[in-house]
Amino acid sequence: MHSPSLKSLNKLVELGAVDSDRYPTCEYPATKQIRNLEQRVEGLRQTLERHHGERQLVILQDFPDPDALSSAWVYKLIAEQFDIQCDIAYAGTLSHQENIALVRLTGLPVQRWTNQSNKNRDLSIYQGCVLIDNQGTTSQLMEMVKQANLPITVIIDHHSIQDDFQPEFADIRVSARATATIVTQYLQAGLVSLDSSVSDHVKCATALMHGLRSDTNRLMQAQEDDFLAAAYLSRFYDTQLLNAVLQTSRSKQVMDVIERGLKNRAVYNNFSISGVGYLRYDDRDAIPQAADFLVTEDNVHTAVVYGIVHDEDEELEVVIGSLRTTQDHP
Ligand SMILES: [Mn+2]
Repeated sequence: MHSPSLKSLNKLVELGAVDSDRYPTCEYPATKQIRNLEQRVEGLRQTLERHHGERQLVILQDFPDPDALSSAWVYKLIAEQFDIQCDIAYAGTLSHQENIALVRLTGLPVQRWTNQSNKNRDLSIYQGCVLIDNQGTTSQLMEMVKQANLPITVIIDHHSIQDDFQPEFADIRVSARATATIVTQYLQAGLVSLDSSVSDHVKCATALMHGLRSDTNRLMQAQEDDFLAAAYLSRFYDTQLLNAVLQTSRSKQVMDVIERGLKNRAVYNNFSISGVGYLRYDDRDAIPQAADFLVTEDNVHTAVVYGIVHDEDEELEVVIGSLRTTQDHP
């Protein structure tokens, strides 16, 4: 099945991804980019063809963000074109209100796999594992994947290369601002032709727009590729649905943590620092939300909020901190 030419093509794609990010090129950048993108699309297409009719497990980081959630959905839609059925799973929690709303309002097909539910889980129904917006280092589920000897078929990510696995196909672009931008390029290349009369396509495009916005600080840190991806998505996404996702309210627990953050803060030299004490594991995401709020104070450019998270299942206590800054180089 694995002809050497396909293997080397994938290798090339992998090297291309590293190459263009780390080394300057004497070619016209645009030409190089297009050629690489074509190779990437072809590499993914051929990988999926080799696994026609199989079932794959798509793993997200333990606290999946909109970029990961929406990009995984795109991968699932692409894989369906090759008759590959995907289950998207994460351990941990969806703790941010916006993420909960995103999943609920778009019907995003994702499953929470808790330690409890994993006890009787059978991974032998899958033929491959796919990592989207991560490289396995931020998911507790990788231990199970290793034990089940499930091969890593695809990695699509924009975090720095972590070399832990030898996937069949990898598109890791360290210079990309969002995985949503990368997968939108796959859509544009025709791996799925989006259709604005298909409700799932509209919802997926909306989720992607949210993912893209949230990884680029509402497009303020977006680059040309991200704007091009957003321009393409603008043909399909539902602005009202995106508004509904963004306008979700905060839970009482989050409001309480923000209150503690405000009360306990100390401001020195434009830094605001605050400890919020103990939190339940499920409320962990209140910490970055408190930091988001503290950084809006006059004369504050950087906010740090930390708290102690108690995980009842695991009998663990960990200190979690979050830093928010309005400076490019704090
Ligand atoms: Mn991301």
